[in-house]
Amino acid sequence: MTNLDAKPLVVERTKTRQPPLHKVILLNDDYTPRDFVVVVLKAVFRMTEEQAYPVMLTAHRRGACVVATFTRDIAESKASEANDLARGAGHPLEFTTEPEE
Ligand code: TYC
Repeated sequence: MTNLDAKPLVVERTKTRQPPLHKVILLNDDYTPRDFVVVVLKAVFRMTEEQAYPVMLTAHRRGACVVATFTRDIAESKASEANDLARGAGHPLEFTTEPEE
């Protein structure tokens, strides 16, 4: 006989996970003008002058600086947009992405 009142043997639970974040990293080079780096940070990453200047200076002094973290698609498209602006202006400036630990 089937016991219709029996408790289910398997309890389903839904776990939601945040998508992993990816860093956009600004790399230093010897040729791109500082002002141009600041212009790109303001245009693509919506930074103010006060936010962009220290990020540029950190990359200049240390070789690289994390600009921001986003989901993978957004991080990659922001980095491409910034790299395209640099290439269009004839500068070697480069942004890369990497997953956050
Ligand atoms: N190092 C460059 C210069 O001296 C300026 C610069 C800063 C370039 C930061 C890239 O990510 C960078 N003109």
